[in-house]
This record gives sequence, C-alpha cells and structure tokens, in this order.
Amino acid sequence: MRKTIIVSNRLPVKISESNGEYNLQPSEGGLATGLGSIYREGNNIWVGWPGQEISDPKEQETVTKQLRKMNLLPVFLSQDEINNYYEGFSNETLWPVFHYMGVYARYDQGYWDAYYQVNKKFRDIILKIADPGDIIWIHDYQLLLLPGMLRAELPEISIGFFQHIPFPSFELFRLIPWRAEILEGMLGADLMGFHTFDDTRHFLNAVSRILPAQTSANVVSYNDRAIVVETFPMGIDFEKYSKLGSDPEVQKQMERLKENFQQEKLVLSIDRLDYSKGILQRLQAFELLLQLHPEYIGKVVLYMIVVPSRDTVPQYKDLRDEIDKLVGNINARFRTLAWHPIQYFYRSFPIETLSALYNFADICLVTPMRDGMNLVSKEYVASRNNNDGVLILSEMAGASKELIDALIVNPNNIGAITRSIVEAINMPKAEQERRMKAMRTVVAKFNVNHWVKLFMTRLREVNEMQQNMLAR
Ligand code: GDG
Repeated sequence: MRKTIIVSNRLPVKISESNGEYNLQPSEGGLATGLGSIYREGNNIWVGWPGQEISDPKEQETVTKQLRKMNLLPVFLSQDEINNYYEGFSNETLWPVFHYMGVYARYDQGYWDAYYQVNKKFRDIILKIADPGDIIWIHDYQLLLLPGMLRAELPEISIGFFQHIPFPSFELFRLIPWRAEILEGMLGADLMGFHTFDDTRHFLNAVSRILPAQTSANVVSYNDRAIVVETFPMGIDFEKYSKLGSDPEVQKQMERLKENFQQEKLVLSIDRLDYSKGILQRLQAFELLLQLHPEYIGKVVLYMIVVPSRDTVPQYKDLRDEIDKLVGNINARFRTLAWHPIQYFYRSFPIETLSALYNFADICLVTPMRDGMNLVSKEYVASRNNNDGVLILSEMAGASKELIDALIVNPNNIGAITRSIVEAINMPKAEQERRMKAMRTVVAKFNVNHWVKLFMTRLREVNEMQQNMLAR
C-alpha cells in the first residue's frame, strides 16, 4: 500500500529520562497537530531526530522500538552533528541569512560538511523504508539537500518540500558559498511550498540567477524535470484555541489575571528568544510610550514571555543579556510602588497559561523583524471568541499578508509601534469587533487541516503531471 513519509529535523515527541528509562510523550506543536491526521494512519511514518543525544546502541534500539509504535522513526545524531549541522549550519548560517541578518552568518566549511553528512544520514534511513509509489513530504531549512539526494536514488518517487522560514531575496541568498548546491538540493522535490508569495518569488529568482534552469511563472525546468513552486500559508488548529477558553484550568488562570490586573490594559508579547523576533525594538516602543504618555503610567502593562532557545549560540546569549538590561532599566525608571510596567518571563508555559493570556490580553503585540508566518498572531485571533482585542502585527511576518485587519507596523519604526499601541488602547469596541471578526473568518477557514489537505492534493496532482510527462 502507498504510504506517506513525513520528514523533519525534529520528531513530534518529547523525551525525558528518569532512572535510566526513557519516557516518550507526543509533543503538541502546530505542525504535529496538522500532520497528526497523516502520520498516525496505517503504515505512514514520520522520520526525524528525537531531540536528544542517545549514543548507546542498545538504548537506541529500545527507543526505536517505542517510537515505531507511535509511527515515528528516529535519526540519531551525535553531539558533534548537533553542534555542526543543527546549531552550526542550520542556525548560524542559514537562519540569519534567510532572516535578512547577513552580518550574523558564519560560513564555515566544517558546518557545511556536517550539514551535508546529516542530510545523507536522513537519506539513508529513508531509502531503507521507501517503496515505489510512496509520497515523501520534507520540512524546513535543516533538510534543504535531502530532496536532491533522494531524487538521485528514487527518480520516480513523489517528493514535496515545505520551508517554514522566509526565503530571502537573491542579494542575500547569493552570499552563501554553497548557494548552488542548496538550490540543486531543493529542486529534487516535485512541489516546493513557501508561506508567502514573496518567498516563492525570491526562490524562483534565485534559481534563475544561480542555476542553468528555466523558470516560467511558477514552474522550474531543471535536469529534464518540472518543479512546481507555490504559496501555502500555514494555518493553526482554530477549534483548539477557540475551545480552550472554556477549559476549567484556563478559566481559573483568567480569574487570577483579572485579580492581578484590575485597572490595567494588558499588552501581550510571546516569542522564542530570537533576534528575528524584534524583542528589543518592541521594548523600546513600550519605553517610548511611557515617556511620551505619562497618563498611561499605572494603566498599561507589557506581559512579555520569552521562551528559551538556542542560548548556546553567542548572539542569542547576548540578546538575552540585552533584554534583561532593557527590561530592568524600564522597570526601574517607570515603576511605582504598586505597579511594574513590564512583567517579564524567560521560560515556557503550558498551553493553558498561553490560552488564558490570549483570552485576557487587550492587545497582542507581534513585531518580528522577519518571520516565515508567525503562529502566535493567529493563536491570539482564534482565542478571541468575544471578537474583541487588538492585534498589532509586523508587516515582515508572513501572517500580515492574511491578517490585513490587524494594525500593521514596520518593526523598525519605533515611533509607529508606539502610536499603534496608543491607537489600540483607544480603539472603540465596534472597530475592534469589525477587525477581529474579519480576522477570525480567515484563521478559521484557512486552518492547519486545510493547509495539509491543500499541499497533499497539489503534491498528488503534480506527481500525476510528472508521470504523464515521463510516459510521453
Ligand atoms: C517557525 C517559523 C512559522 C510559544 N511559547 C510557548 C509556546 N509557544 C508556541 C506558540 C506557537 C509556537 O510556539 C511559535 O510559533 P511561531 O510561528 O510564532 O514561531 P517559530 O517557532 O519561530 O516557528 C515561523 C512556524 O515555523 C510555522 O511554519 O510561523 O515563522 O519561524 O505555536 O504557541 N507553546 C507553549 N508554551 C510556551 O511558553 N506550550
């Protein structure tokens, strides 16, 4: 029977260790939810790194057995591979360039070699399980070479690739010493997907400038194959966020928020620690608000969650220090005996806490410098069952192409963010409702299931087209 193989750097699983035993829990990320309907069915399978170094072959065997029962197949990585392929090439080379932060990028031959080898490791594991007629759907920037490596071995198999982060303009992309190899790797797919039309356009442009390939509209002709490149904006599980508001634990946490913030307007900010998320500029905008509008002192609170991430990479550690410093300065400068302007948390929270905050916050402030999509903005909208609340959204987030009824800002324009906060605080209920209703319609309709179905349907159609071309 034809099966679907999902491939991503990380498996949708959390592993914890106690008394020498491994405990495996399915993780709840957006992608895992969306693809759950696929990989759990029949003999379908999800291939990826379990997220922890397990070097003992016996332990690897035990974990593999447990994972197989969940339709998951592990690719074990050594600490060296994690350092060079994942933290190195993926997060210190590709991530900064793809987010337009070229100055942060390191071009290191050792990183590249490890990236190539780990993509090959994924290939070898997939080759052991792939049968003719299977569908392979590969995810994200850690595995850009994998489509080409698989294509070389399985010329007729159907391969889809989706990139979750932006694809930069040619002028940025060309900086990478291995740019041609990367594009060749990606073009091993039959269908290539990005979140926005701009990412799609940038990819097509890079292909036509760097490779001897023909591009016409959204089709690339390369090595006697036709590769279709399209835009698939990813959605979230709307129902889940909409329903969570009535969960007893969420209700309890909302009561507590109501008691703690009786007078104040709450401005919510949630991101992973990352320089692409514009956290410092957001803090500066909040500082400017308090400076220009002393009438808001004691009346507005910024509730800021930063989820720890990649803090072994030097830029992330520096960013964390700068955030600590700026939050400290703002709180010291503006606080009163009874009020703190910024409630800052450097940790992650259970989804019930996020839901309580999404439900309670008057304003959600999402101002990344660059973001492939940004799911936090969509989760806020899905949570607002009363159709109130204001979303302030960066024009550099993929989500801004769909959520056009948010207050859209340029994240580098500190003054504009400040003015948007003032506008949001004073927005009449009727206008909040008009905007929120329009956004909820979009987020409800183009949800994650819709995204998965659309991509899979297009992949099947493109594969049929390829088969017909080969038969001619
Ligand atoms: C990449 C791209 C693209 C956050 N804090 C907690 C927590 N979260 C969850 C949110 C949301 C997810 O993490 C973050 O998703 P984003 O889309 O905002 O950002 P990235 O992690 O950078 O994701 C991005 C995405 O891929 C999908 O294609 O949108 O552009 O960079 O779902 O809710 N979850 C829990 N506790 C927290 O403290 N449980």
